[in-house]
Amino acid sequence: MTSDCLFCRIVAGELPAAIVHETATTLAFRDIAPKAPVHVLVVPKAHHADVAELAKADPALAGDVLAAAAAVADLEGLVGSGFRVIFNTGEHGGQDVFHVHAHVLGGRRLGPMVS
Ligand code: IU
Repeated sequence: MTSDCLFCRIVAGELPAAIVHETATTLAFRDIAPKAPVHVLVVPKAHHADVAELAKADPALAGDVLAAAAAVADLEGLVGSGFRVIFNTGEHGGQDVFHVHAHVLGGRRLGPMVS
């Protein structure tokens, strides 16, 4: 937990979020500015800056995040129609919040991936 990290504060219950799924090691909540009918963020409860750092430091936890993303897609009814899981990483990747998070997006046909 770092006190200046937005997602650490959501995990700690200090800031509100619409939680859709929780495990011992992960939390999933709705994105505050959804880019698709379903837009959920999945974070590890432990603080890691981005997916590269997470995968190196704790590969099992990275697997937990992916498993939780798949569980969210199932819960949200996206498995049949399809969905997208994105880790924006670093400046060129468009990452704004430096607590690693998977975006789970779906509910409509999504457009081109890169812009
Ligand atoms: P990014 O991959 O770091 O750019 O994604 C950050 C996401 O966090 C982005 O989609 C925001 O809408 C979202 N978000 C949020 O859900 N709640 C917040 O209080 C803030 C950002 I600030």
